[in-house]
Amino acid sequence: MKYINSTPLKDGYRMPGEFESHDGCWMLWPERTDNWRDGAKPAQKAFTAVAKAIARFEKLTMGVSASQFTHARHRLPPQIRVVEMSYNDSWIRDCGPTCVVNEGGDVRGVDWDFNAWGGLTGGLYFPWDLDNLVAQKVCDIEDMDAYKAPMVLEGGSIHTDGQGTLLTTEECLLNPNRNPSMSKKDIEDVLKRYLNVCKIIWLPKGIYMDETDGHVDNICCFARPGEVILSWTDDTSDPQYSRSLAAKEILENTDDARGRKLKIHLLHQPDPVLITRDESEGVDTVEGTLPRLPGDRLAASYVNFYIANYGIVMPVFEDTHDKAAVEKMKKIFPEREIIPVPAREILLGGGNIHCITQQIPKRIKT
Ligand code: KQY
Repeated sequence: MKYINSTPLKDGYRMPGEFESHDGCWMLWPERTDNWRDGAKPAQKAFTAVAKAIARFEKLTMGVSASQFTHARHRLPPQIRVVEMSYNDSWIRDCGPTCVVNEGGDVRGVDWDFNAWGGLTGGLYFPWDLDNLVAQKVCDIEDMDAYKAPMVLEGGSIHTDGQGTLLTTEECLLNPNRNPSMSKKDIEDVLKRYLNVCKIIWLPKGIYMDETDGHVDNICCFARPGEVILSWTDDTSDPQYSRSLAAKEILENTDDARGRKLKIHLLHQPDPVLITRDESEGVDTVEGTLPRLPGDRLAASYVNFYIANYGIVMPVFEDTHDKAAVEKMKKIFPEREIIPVPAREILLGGGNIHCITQQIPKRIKT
């Protein structure tokens, strides 16, 4: 791969919606014991279930460290490609490349700076130097050239409809722990040049207690152009209520890039998910890593799902709202098979299914 000294906007490349066709998907095997409890074994089981579900619909590649290679290869079925890679943790949505496509069916990567969700002011672990190389490594293996974008950004903090509209949150993108020297206008300018979007919809905040500073992929996403799914609660006393209401009001009063009014699907959240003492005690304490304390609320949301070719892999939590969430997703996506995967172990690490996956759009080979 090579870095291209231009921008996707100049070259006619755009970020497609996740619902467009994929060549495949990448994940990174969980391992670090200061984030994943009990030696990361329960998380590895959950990641394996996600990987197997996605592999039913598209090619799945798992990056694995040298020390875990044999174990992961043994756990994962043969149709999953396992490649050795070094990285700091498993959040490839955030440290992997954002892919852009052109009319001819070529795919390139956008490589953002990564600072572990806030660097030395609120970042979630130190160091993050290996994560910062993941986008480049994926582009090399996938044989994609790339653009180096001039700002800190995680893939989970943006969603597009592939038709010029981008969704994000002020809580995350305007947080001074990402790009302190950039104004809102500077940030919009980079998003427009590197993703080829022309309309940016700023939601104020993400999910309550989300350690990413409110990534949009946990609260709202596009089902298809003109339609969004918003994490919701009817409980007006829940701290999430005002956040979801503020997002809904913005979405109701904003047109997309093509001048459409958005159709909004509300997906009711699970009851609050709290870390148990046992779960907390299973995590190694390391200075510089966000501690996992008993009673802390996790940022649980059904919106953090992955859209695969003809399928949806969505998190469920053994919660009374699971059934209704799955039924609603079937209605929103009648053209796709909905696969619910128990995701508490992923949530305990600070994110969910969307955060641990990164799609590679379909490439038309010439
Ligand atoms: O995208 C995400 N939700 C990543 C969360 C990182 C958690 C690190 N403990």
